[in-house]
Amino acid sequence: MMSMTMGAEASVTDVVAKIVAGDRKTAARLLSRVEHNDPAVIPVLKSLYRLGGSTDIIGITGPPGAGKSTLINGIIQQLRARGDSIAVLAVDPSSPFTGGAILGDRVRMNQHASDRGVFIRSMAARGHLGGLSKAAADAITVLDAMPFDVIIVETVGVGQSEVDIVRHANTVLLVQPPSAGDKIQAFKSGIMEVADIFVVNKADLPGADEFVRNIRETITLHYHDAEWMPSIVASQANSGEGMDVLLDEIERRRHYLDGEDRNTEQRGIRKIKYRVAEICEQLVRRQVFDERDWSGEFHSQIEKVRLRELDPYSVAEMLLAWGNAE
Ligand SMILES: Nc1nc2c(ncn2[C@@H]2O[C@H](COP(=O)(O)OP(=O)(O)O)[C@@H](O)[C@H]2O)c(=O)[nH]1
Ligand SMILES: [Mg+2]
Repeated sequence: MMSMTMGAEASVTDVVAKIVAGDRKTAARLLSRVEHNDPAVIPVLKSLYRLGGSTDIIGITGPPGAGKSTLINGIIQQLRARGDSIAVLAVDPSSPFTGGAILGDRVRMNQHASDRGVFIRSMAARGHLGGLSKAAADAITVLDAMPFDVIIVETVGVGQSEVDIVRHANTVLLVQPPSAGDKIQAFKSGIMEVADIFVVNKADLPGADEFVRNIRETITLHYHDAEWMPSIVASQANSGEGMDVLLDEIERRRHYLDGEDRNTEQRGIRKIKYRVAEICEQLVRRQVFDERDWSGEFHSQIEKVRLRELDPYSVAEMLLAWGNAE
C-alpha cells in the first residue's frame, strides 16, 4: 500500500501542495491512483481542479502510424527552445502498458527523459470499465495544477473514445497521413466537431496535396460560419519540415483562446457537461458493481428483474433516486 493516505484532510492539503509545487514523485503516485480510478483521490482532484485552468492543453489524435509521437517530439523540441515546460500524457486504449506502441513512444521521446522540463506519462486502458476518458481527464486535472506551461495528450485512433479524450483539450490536432484516403473517415466519429488543426503528416508521400485540398473543401463546407476556422498544416515530422508552421498555428490558436472577443463559452460549457456526465457514469457504475455498499434491497430488485417481475429501467430510476436522497 502507498504511504499516502488521502482520506485525512491534512494529507489532502499536503498532496495538493506538493502537486502545485511540481513534485514529480507525488504526481507519479497520484496518477497511478487516478489511472485505477481510486475513489480515495476524489478530494485531491476536487482541490486540484479549482487550481487549474491556465495550462495549454493540446490533444493529438489520429490513426496509428500517422506520426503523432514523432510530431510531439518535434513540438517538445520547439517548445523547450523557447523555455516552456511540457507534460505529455500518452493514452493508448489498445495496448497494455508494456505494449509495442507505448514502449516505442517512450524510446522515441526518451531523448527528453533527462530533461527536467519534460514529464512523460503513459496511460493504458486496462480495467477502465468505459472510463478511460474520465481517467484521462483526471490525469489532465493533476498535470494542469502542476507548473507546466503545456500539456500534450496523445491518443491512438480516430474512434469515439479518442474524440471523448481529446475533448478535454483546448486545442485538438487531428494527424493523418495522405494514405488516409480522399475521404476523411474520421469525420464520421465526430472528430470534425473537435479538430482545430488538421495535420497532414508524411507530406513526402504521394497524395498529400490532394488530401490537403480535400480537407480544405470539407472545412469550407462545414465551417463557413464557425468562430474558429480550423487550419490545415502539411508536415514531415521525421525531417522537421512544416514544424514551424504547425507551431505558429498552435500559437495562433493560443492567442485566439486568450482573446477577449472570442465566443468559446459554448464549447467550454459543453466540455464541462461531458466531464460531469463521465463522472456520473463512473459513480453510478461503481454503485452498481461495487456491491460492498449495498444493502440486500438492491439484490432483491435485481432478483425481481431476473424473474421479470420488475424492469431494469425502474431499478435504474430507483438507483438514481437513492443517490439523490443521500
Ligand atoms: N515518410 C514519413 N515517415 C514519417 C513521418 N513522420 C513520422 N514518420 C514515421 O512514421 C512511423 C510512425 O510514427 P509515429 O510517430 O510512431 O506514429 P504514431 O503511431 O502516430 O505515434 C515512424 O517510423 C516515423 O519515423 C513523415 O513525415 N514522413
Ligand atoms: Mg504514437
